[in-house]
Amino acid sequence: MAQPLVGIIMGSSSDWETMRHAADTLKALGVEHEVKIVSAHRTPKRLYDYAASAKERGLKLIIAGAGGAAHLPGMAASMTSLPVLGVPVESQALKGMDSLLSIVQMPAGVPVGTLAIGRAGAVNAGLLGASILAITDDQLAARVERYREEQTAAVADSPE
Ligand code: RP5
Repeated sequence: MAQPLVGIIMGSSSDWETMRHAADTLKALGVEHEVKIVSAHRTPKRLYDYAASAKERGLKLIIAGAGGAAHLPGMAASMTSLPVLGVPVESQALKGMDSLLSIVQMPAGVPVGTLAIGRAGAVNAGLLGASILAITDDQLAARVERYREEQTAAVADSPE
């Protein structure tokens, strides 16, 4: 198996319905990735081990999705210098506003690139991650360009 470049992590298996869209997007663009459940609250040691070893294992970027009191992206970012993209998963109680604010309001010094709540954020995390990696990968850059062109070509002139 090829070396994964992107690590997709999420706080719970219940996040997969959202985070699978990040994985699908990376797959469509031919970006090798791995997918793990890593909870900031329920498996803190797993989070430490994952984030602390991510760079030496060859990952270039982490996409972290979580809902509610969503500490996962920020805690991961605190333990690695890799870029971390955060996806707020839509929670039942507060429709993801809790997740969004938990992820986006990082203190200065530890950035998390925060995307939209839910599926749009997961898709865009995959696209943004691919664009970041494409800076040093011309073949991937061409695939990202083609994805955009196909998306543009798929937009109808009229709704009927
Ligand atoms: C967070 O709590 C997870 O990221 C998930 O979005 C939320 C609820 O988790 P479950 O109770 O569904 O496992 O840690």
